[in-house]
Amino acid sequence: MKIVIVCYPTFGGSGVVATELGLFLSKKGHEIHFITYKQPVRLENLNSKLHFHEVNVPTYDLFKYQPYELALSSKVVDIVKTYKINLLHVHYAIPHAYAAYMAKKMLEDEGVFIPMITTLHGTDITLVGSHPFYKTAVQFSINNSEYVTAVSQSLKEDTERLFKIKKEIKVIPNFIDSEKYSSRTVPCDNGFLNKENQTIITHISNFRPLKRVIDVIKIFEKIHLKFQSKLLMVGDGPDKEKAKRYCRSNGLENAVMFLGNSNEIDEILCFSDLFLLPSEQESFGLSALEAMAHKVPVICSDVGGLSEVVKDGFSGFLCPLGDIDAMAEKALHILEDKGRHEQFKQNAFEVSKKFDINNIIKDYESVYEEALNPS
Ligand code: GMT
Repeated sequence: MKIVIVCYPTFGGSGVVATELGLFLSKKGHEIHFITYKQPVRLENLNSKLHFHEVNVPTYDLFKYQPYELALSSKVVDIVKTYKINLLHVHYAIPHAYAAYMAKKMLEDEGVFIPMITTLHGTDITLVGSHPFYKTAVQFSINNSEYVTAVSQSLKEDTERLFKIKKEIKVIPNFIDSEKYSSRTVPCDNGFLNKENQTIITHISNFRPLKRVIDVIKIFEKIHLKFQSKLLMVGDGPDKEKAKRYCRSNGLENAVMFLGNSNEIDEILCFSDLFLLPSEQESFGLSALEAMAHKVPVICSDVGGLSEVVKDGFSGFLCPLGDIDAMAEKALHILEDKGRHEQFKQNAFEVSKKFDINNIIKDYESVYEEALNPS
């Protein structure tokens, strides 16, 4: 199949999922065309099965806001015609589903009919999409997609609660490539941390308010009282400065390291002992899944789809939102006993295998088949 994937190219989960999906599909022989405003971070080695088309939006003084959707729709039309694409798969409803719908209509005008699949990721529904300023257009583009998928049952339910949805939403969870994790032969490089006597706690996010990064540090503070430990804060975003200030005012500058956005997530998770994700909302929690795939148990809040990913009391713990004491207590419970920690690590890895891409890809491929051959 020849498939256009529209996504965000940045470090966010939806872009990572879209990129990994496209990479895997291309290895299976499909021809994949990514359309976005920058080459996606995990997309390397373009080849005849893997293409990237950049959307350019020239600036013009009259515009307060540059019309990205317009440029994206035009680009989709051009690419579909040039490469004889079979279907459109858009990740994150805003504005991708709307732009793809416009492209579809323009193509119909020229006698080209192309099905469109929209994958909902989370904040495109819960935080941004349901805002009254966007809701009408988001609902319209979801209802006018041939197929709609959501990354968790929880997100499907949120979508059905927040919008009037006429389409069936199919749940296709996010995934990891288990082989990548089990075939690792090189030992984890912890050189720069002198890990020998340190417990490494890790958090990865875009530091938006809903990630509650101050909770992350407060949980760590309690762990730090009992263990010689370091907290690695990976990522960048609006609450980073606030988090740094908190560390300075509480004497944690040497214990908390801010690593910024990183392409070395695998290396960092490889030597981590525990992962913290106390988010206010999380439709799935891809970073938690990636941590588990690296045998890192997860302490997270019991919100959204996290309970579909982290098995409470087995691969980590789900705690009430904002309950820093409970999260620290569960973290200490895992770390205090070496045998127990090892068991949680193994369990985390076992749970992650359920999300192996080889199991999940079939669901996407069958949606593609149905979209191309509707009954
Ligand atoms: O977490 C974010 O704010 C980024 C956002 C994104 O679209 O990149 O993440 C959402 O999609 C991810 C991939 O499907 C999910 O793993 C995240 O849980 C989801 N974030 C939220 O629901 C807050």
